[in-house]
Order: sequence, then structure tokens, then C-alpha cells
Amino acid sequence: MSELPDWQIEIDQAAIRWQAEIDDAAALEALRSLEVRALGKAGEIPGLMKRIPQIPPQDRKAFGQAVNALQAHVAATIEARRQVLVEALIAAELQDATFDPAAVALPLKLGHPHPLSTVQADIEAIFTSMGFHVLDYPEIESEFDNFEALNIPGWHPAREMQDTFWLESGHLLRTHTSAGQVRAMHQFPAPFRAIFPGKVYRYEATDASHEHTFHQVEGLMIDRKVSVGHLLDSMRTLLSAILQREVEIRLRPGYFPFVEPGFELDIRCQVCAGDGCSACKRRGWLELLPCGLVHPNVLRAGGLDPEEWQGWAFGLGLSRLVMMRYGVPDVRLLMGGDLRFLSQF
Ligand code: FA5
Repeated sequence: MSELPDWQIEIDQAAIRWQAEIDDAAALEALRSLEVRALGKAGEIPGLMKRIPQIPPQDRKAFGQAVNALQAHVAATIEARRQVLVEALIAAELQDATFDPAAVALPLKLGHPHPLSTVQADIEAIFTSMGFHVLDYPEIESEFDNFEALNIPGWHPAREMQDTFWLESGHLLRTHTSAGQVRAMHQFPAPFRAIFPGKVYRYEATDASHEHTFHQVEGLMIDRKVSVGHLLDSMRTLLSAILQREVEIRLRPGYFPFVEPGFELDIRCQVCAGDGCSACKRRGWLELLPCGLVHPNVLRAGGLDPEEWQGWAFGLGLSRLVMMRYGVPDVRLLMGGDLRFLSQF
């Protein structure tokens, strides 16, 4: 019987030693560190290959094959051991009295759209079906877009109608969505029609119908021939579609430097049915939807010739429309973040 070479004995012994260590590994972490010691880049078994120069030339091939076989055997044994340990772990967890795999999950509390978002989405659907773009303009605006382009120069008393949050940069937080009107005229070739919903800001005291941060939806239609009749008809269609009932409205002349003629459209208070409450300041009516025909100076600022183009515009008080749709008595509830209020929708 020919004697085994020393290197073969050494490899056989290494196989026995690793097998014993693997069998003894009682936890996954211990197995992992063993794996690194045996098979890692700087591990013992790959390190055996460095000994090839000391092996007699005629044995080198057999030595290489033996090391590879050892490596594959140890890797397979580790994997089998890992499987056993994982199964034991799962079995132990299932034994744990606090773990009940048949327990019924508690119902998840899902969020839902904010009422402002719901009504805004309804308005967008109505207007897109009539060929309007839905645009989004910045809340930080220039004095030009918010005031001057709208025929409200610095000296104009109408500036005081909308107390303004000024930024140190000289920009401002837009006081109304009308700030997008001239932007839109530059963005789209006439004729076009668009609405632009968004948040607006006013530096003013709050009460049941006034917030410092509230939502409006601007509407703008530019065409060769537009009429007050078409404007008012569109406003009526909008309100009955959103409120899903016939509502009493009234029209008054209204002054805004960027429209001529201008109108105030009021709605019969839906919180008190017109009897008078804090939402309508006991008047029974609420200012909701001012509108009018676009002033020639505004068309000019938008690069349009007023001899050729006309337009109508409206500035819907979205926050107040939400109040009217759901009978919310105080506008401050909308942005107050109180879940007791919001979860009712
Ligand atoms: C404007 O903001 C004009 N830009 C509207 C306009 C657009 C007129 C286009 C003509 C043509 P006014 O300041 O009235 O107008 O505000 C419009 C609507 O926003 C009001 O009718 C009201 O419904 C709502 N609103 C005004 N101030 C507040 C406030 N502090 N809190 C909540 N809603 C408000």
C-alpha cells in the first residue's frame, strides 16, 4: 500500500476539523464568522493554494484539485448547517406564546383626501372637460405679477385691499391667484383658457370667514369675442356642479383694477341657510366668486392687443366654497390640522 503524501493527510485532517466546527456552531452569527475564517478571502482554505511552490511538481495538480474539493465540501456543509439553524429559529418563534400566526390584523387607519383637495379635483375635472388647462404658478411672486401687471401700481389704493407679506428679497407671497394671469398670457398663444388653483397669503386678522393662508382658483379665458353672459353662465354651471344643488346667488358690481366691468358674486350662506351666522357675519350671504372682463391694460401687459383680444377672469374663494359645500362654520378649521375635524370627511 502506497503511503499518502503529507499534504493529503493535512487536507483530510482539515476536512474533519472544519466538519466538527460546523457541527458545533450553535448560532447563525457563529456560523458566519466560521465561514469567514474557513472560506473568506484571507481564510484558511483559499490560503492553502499559496503552498503550491512547496508541493512536488508531479503532485501539484492533485493538490489543487484536493483543495478545491475541500473548499466545495466545507461550503456545502456550512450551507446545510445554516438551513438547520434557520429552521430551528423559526420553530422557536412559533413556540413563543406571544406570537400568534393566526391573529387577525388590526384594521389600518388609512388617510383620505383633504376636503380642499376633493373640491379642487372636482373643479379641475369640470374645467378640463371644457378645454381649460390646469396651471400651477409660484407662491412667491414678483411685485410686478401680483400687482403692477394687474393695473395696480404702487400708489393705487387697491393695494391696501390685500395686505401683503413682503420678503426681504423684495418678492412677496402672492395675495391672489390673479398673479398668474399675465404669466399665462405669455405662456400660451391666444386664444386659450386656463384655471390656476393655489394657496394665497394675506397679512390680515383672521375670523370665521378670513384666513391668512387660504385657497383660490383663478379662471382665465382669452378669445376674440367673450361676453359677460358667457362668464356668468359658466360661473352658475360651476357652482351647481360643485354644490350639487341649486343655490341662490346674487350679482353686484365689484371693483377690481384688473377687470372692467367687475362683479361680486355672492352665495346664500349654506351654513345657516341665510338666517345669519358667524361664517357669513350674520349677513346671510358670503362673497365667493368675484369676476369680470379682463382690463385692456392687463391684456397689454400680457402682450395681447385689446383691439383684437378680450377675456374674462374669475377668482374663486376655494376655501369658502368648501365651507359652503360641507357646511363648515369656520374657515380656520380647514388648515388647522385638527384630525377630529378632518376625519369627518
Ligand atoms: C381677489 O383676490 C381677486 N383676485 C379676484 C378676481 C379675480 C376678481 C379675477 C376679478 C377677476 P378678493 O380679494 O375679493 O379678490 O378674493 C377673492 C375671493 O377669495 C373672495 O371672494 C373670497 O371668497 C376669498 N377670500 C378673500 N379673502 C379671504 C380670506 N382672508 N380668507 C378666505 N377666503 C378669502
